[in-house]
Amino acid sequence: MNQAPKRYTITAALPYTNGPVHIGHLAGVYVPADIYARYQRLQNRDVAFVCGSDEHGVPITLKAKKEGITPQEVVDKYHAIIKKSFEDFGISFDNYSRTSAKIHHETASDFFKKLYDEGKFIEEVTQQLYDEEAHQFLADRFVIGTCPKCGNEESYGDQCERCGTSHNATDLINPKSAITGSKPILKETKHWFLPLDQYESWLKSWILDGHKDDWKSNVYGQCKSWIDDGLRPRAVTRDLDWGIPVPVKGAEGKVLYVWFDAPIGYISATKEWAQRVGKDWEPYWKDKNTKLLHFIGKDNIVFHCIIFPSMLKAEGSYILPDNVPANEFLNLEGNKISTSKNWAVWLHEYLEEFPKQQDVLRYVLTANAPETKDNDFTWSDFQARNNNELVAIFGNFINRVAVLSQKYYDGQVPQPGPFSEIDLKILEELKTFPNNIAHSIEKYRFREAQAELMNVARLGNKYLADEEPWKTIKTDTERTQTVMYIAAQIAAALAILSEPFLPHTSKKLKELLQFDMLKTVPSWNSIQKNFELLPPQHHIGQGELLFGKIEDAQIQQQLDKLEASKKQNEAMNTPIAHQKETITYEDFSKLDLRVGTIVAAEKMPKANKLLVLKVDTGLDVRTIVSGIAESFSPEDIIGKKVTVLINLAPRALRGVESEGMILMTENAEGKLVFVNPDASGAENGAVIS
Ligand code: B3M
Ligand code: ZN
Repeated sequence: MNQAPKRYTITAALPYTNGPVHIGHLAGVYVPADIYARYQRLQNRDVAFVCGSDEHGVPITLKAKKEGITPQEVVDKYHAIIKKSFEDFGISFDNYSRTSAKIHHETASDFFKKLYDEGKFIEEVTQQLYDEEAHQFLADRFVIGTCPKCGNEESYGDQCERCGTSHNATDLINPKSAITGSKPILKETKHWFLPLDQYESWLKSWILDGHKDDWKSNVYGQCKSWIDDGLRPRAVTRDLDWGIPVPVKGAEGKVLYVWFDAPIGYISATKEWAQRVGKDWEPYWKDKNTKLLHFIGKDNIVFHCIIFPSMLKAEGSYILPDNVPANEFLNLEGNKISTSKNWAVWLHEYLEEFPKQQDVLRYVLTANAPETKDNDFTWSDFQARNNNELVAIFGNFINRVAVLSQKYYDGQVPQPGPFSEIDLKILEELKTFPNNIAHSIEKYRFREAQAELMNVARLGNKYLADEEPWKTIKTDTERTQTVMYIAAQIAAALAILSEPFLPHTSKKLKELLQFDMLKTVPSWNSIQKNFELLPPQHHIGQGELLFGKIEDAQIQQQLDKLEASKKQNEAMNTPIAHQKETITYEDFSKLDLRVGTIVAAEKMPKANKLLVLKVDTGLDVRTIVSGIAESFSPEDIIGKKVTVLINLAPRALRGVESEGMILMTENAEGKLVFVNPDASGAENGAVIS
């Protein structure tokens, strides 16, 4: 009897639609979720893998304000970019939806309405922060202030990025509006709260007792600390004009809190998909035999483990997540990835610079995945893993199989002779891989799973190196046939087992091995049952190389790009002085500015900062005392062209009369530099106007 396939609803965090996606997103959430979903499909499980753009919330309104466009324009622009990046990298969502979709507005409204009608919310008038200049209530990312828990002065109203605590905006010490910078006042407003305190004892037994052993320790630990700290009612509505209107009377001008509507986006995305493919969405969310899994980054743990499950529990008809495999963060070259600082590798830019090399990035991000702690992405590691692992191990093995099969047998899988002990051992070992890899994937240990996949290629390389078919071809043709037959089976196993990790490579490899010409197409599980995946006489094609070497120059280009971001940030961090009071043209024309040359320079005795200069102004050579001794030594500046104000009233400094002023500024590193007319080619005495 055929057992019904097990059902999986796999969700990946909905990215905020206020910018493109970068390697941190891919490593933390989307690649692991995709490996998992692809693997479950290969096990013939019934999978709904859903995601979508998170288009509400403050970050989007802030971005719109900054760019001078509407929030809708912001989300339309980034939704398209993000969606394309996911497609390009082979993230195999069954549906990538968006929270501005009608179906989502309806689903989220209905969800709220049901809880409201059943009295699951507390309705309360409270004092909230209000920006009098912007005429707007401030919540979440509209407020910045000091975190009451860890003292971080840049905490957001809803969450502190340093210690991870989630709080209410009114908890912040010294709150400041992110819109105008002004100090907010407190003003009364009505909101609806989900009384999380009422779910505390249920959460305790569900998570703390029920998932101690199967949830990752980082996830379990965070949940425990929140529950131990005591849960409080949490507002699920906001005074904002961007979002899903609160669907009850007396709530005009209010919308659902983005973290109330966004996770419901998983449900709407499933509905939208089911409608499209003619399925019933409900079993994916309501059948007890369905496994619900949320792939997220660590900053989203509280929302997926505490708040959303409490919402689902309150609603009553939904299943709860079976696991929430959250990852830690990925850093880039030792620093935190930051959108605002442009310290990131953007997926759409990567593809322009490394065309068709999606799998290389997927591979490196999985090899280095921040599964148990924060991890670092470096370009040199990227290069090394490509050149020393993908090219030298995986690619090399496949290339040898393809080239030798062509050369010796016109691309045919040869008829094997009797198997030696070594052959039998190799074939036995080959059979163990599907299970080992599966076991690691089921445990959300994707690095380990991928490392095991590479061991298949290593096994193949070692087998060829030991058996040396290129030597036996001259002495023992039957032995060569056996070795090449076995090598072909290892290559076929690689084509199947690599699919969750390296989907583009797997596809190319299946084309090379001409899987579509096989009577029975081998599967993950058939490797364990029968080692003959490719029968004798089956034809292997002539493929291109699977991976290409990455050169130093390409890596240097990426490092230069990051260096440029760093420079720009430094420049931006230097506070720009405010514009001074307006002057008339007459005021300006009183300044007599000239090009001059420093012809002599010496230190002012007993003064650290002063140099005594002789400057050729074109009219005369005069003495100017300048406070630049800490930035320049006299010998460095003799002969330098400078800009001089020559009609400044003379002034005695330490007894030396100074007859003018040299114009200076600071560079990005805060070093003094001359306002330098050198490049202009102007002669001494030229008037600057
Ligand atoms: N939009 C937050 C984030 O990108 C977010 C996740 C929503 S999942 C329902 O960190
Ligand atoms: Zn904090």
